[in-house]
Amino acid sequence: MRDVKTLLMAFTLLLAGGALAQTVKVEDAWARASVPGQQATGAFMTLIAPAGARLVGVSSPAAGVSEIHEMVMQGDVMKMRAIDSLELPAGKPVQLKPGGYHLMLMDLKAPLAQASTVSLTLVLRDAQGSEVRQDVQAPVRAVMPTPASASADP
Ligand SMILES: [Cu+2]
Repeated sequence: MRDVKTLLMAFTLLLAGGALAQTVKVEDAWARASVPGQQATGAFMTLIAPAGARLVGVSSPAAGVSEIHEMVMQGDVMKMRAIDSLELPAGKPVQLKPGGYHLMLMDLKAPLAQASTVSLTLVLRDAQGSEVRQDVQAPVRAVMPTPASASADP
């Protein structure tokens, strides 16, 4: 009986620890498939930081260089450029999507094949200012996935 109690307590602590370690919730992560010869592609996701955080970097074993990018208008042309960090306000979902913020994977070591998975490590500064790393497994797709709410539609 006592062992069960101890086990339950350990399990509860483990769950609490796991929740604490999760600085951001990552939803709908995906990366765009690339073709042979293509040097760069993008990765996208929705980030929710319950206590607020700042995305300060990204890395991936699939890419020589990984950056956080934003899209800006330069005259009449939308261009992308690297930014040092991306603010994640407490509890507010921040979308990284085509045409907006995205993670840029450059100097690809091999084409990202459709239906494979790419590993990303997000570098975050949490609300206390500590640097934390969070791993994300992003499915590789050719196009943006349909939102879950619309997936029942033909
Ligand atoms: Cu980019």
